[in-house]
Amino acid sequence: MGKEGDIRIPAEYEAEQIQVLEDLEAVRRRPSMYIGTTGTRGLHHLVYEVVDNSIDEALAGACTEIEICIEPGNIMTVTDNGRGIPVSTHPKVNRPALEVVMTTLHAGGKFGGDSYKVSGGLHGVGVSVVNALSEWLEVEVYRNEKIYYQKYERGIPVTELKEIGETKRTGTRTRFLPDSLIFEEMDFKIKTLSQRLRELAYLNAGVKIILKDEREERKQKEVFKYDGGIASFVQDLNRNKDPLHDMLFISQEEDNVQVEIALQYNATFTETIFSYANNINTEEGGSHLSGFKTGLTRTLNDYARRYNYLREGDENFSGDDVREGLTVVISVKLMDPQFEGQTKTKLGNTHVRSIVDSIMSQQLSDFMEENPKAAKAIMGKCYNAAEARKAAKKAREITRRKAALVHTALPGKLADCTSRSVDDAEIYIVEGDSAGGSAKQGRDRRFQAILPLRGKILNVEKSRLNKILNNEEIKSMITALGTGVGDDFNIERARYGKIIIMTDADVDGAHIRTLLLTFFYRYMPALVKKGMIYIALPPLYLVRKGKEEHYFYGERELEKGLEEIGRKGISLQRYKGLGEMNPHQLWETTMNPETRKIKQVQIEDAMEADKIFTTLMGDKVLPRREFIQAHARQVVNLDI
Ligand code: 0RA
Repeated sequence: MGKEGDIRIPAEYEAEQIQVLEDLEAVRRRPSMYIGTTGTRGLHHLVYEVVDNSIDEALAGACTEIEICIEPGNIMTVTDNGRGIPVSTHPKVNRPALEVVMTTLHAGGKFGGDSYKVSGGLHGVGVSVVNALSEWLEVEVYRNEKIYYQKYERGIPVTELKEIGETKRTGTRTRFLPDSLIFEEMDFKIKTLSQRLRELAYLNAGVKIILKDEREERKQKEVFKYDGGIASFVQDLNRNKDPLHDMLFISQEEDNVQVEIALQYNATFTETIFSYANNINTEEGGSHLSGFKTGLTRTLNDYARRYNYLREGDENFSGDDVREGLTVVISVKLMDPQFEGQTKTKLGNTHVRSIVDSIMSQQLSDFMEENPKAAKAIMGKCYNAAEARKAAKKAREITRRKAALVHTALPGKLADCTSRSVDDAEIYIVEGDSAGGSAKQGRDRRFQAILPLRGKILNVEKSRLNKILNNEEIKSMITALGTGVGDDFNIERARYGKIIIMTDADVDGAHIRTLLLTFFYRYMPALVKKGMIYIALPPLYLVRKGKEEHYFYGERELEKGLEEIGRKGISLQRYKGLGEMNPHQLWETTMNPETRKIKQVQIEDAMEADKIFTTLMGDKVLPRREFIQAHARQVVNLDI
């Protein structure tokens, strides 16, 4: 403020000047509001802010070269060969335009005439912020064959704008020293600058950007100039990645939105997409990116249908399918970009979406029609991606299915036992809900659990064994057993020491038993090997004489028994199913450990079941029913 006396302020424009000083103070008081951070990021941001103004000149077609030079002492110089910042007196405030640009927040665009400001950095705050946050800043303007000069300290002019020489060139040079009172970090990083400047060179085809480091011990120079623009960008990204076809480069303007897309598939499986809006890397994507993706997916699916790469019944390529091995750079330039999202790097302007979508679709389908070889390569890529996706999904489903079986809650229809001692606990897997009901009533609930399985559902003769993992009945059984299946099987997690299969003594029962045994043999073989699987042997006949009850398990046994009992005054009942026994009878004959008959399944029994099952599933050598009948007794030898 001490310098204020040096500056001639016309009384009528005092208000404007007060505003300038207030803005300046605001920027210095809360720098992060304007440049994000006061760390190394913020420091580099100063450079980008200045360079962006030169890029705008380039976009206006008035500048071809920008030089960025780090001088000893971390003094930054940015020089361009644009038109030079206007120096004529701004009529409203009666001060040189240059000074207004350098000291007024957001003044940059005011002098642009019909050219719109397109770059403008992440925060787009303008060069006055750089000025405010610099210990000192000097501008030289080459214009009207003259060299103009003005210096500022912490944003305040310390000299008048003056002519200091003559020149034939035009342009602007800005030299500044970031304020060490503001920045925690004062060292410019050549690598950081180089990355961003290279990117800017890609994004602005033909502009030559020179980066010089003139600091002691670090002298170096890099030049970035890409006549191919973002096509060069994609070419460089795809270097060593076996591109599959010639580059597709799109450049088109619609409704004042300039759209550029460079696209090329390569032999890898990764998706590489960089999107930009007004030269800002939109890391969070936004409307331009989603327009691109929609256009790409639709166009490639349309093409695939039209040329029979996809046939009726085939599902469409997914977005991921069509982006596998794709490298693309999308760059849009528009007036008044809206940046949203967590890091303000998501383009919000909604109309951009349909513009990019339609340009993309049109140009890509033209490209495909005109380059059948490229189209074929792209289709092949999409097709393979889709196939791989489907295979992976299947694999994931199997894993997930197995995992789900381990961790889900116990099935609702399981009547569990109270004992948690695996050695004592046993589970009856019972065919049919009605037998299940009797078993639940007849059991000793302290150590006997009952899981009824619906027989009909288990009659999956026609389905493959791996499909039965999807079967609800089988799933609840696996959950109840607690062990998991297949690769996930762990016997330590078994909840019961004995697993007892209890099915009717008829053909359907034999079939269900075969299926279960095959299942155990294939997916839980350890249970079989450890002798934990049993078959319950319910009686086939009940003979009553007076108060006596006699159970028989086979024809011959019955005949022998009847001889012993004598045939006078007896009643004979043949059980057609477990459901015909009342709970007490079921307990006595099949569940009471003292009186029941159960058979421990040997590994050979299970192998035999597997063989039978496989035969059943295979060619119809014999009618299925006949085959089952013939082999039912082999599965479990009922002759005892
Ligand atoms: C306002 C108007 C004109 C150019 C510029 C600003 C300008 C700003 C910067 C900042 C760094 N380099 C720059 N180059 C130009 C247009 C001037 C005209 O119409 O001649």
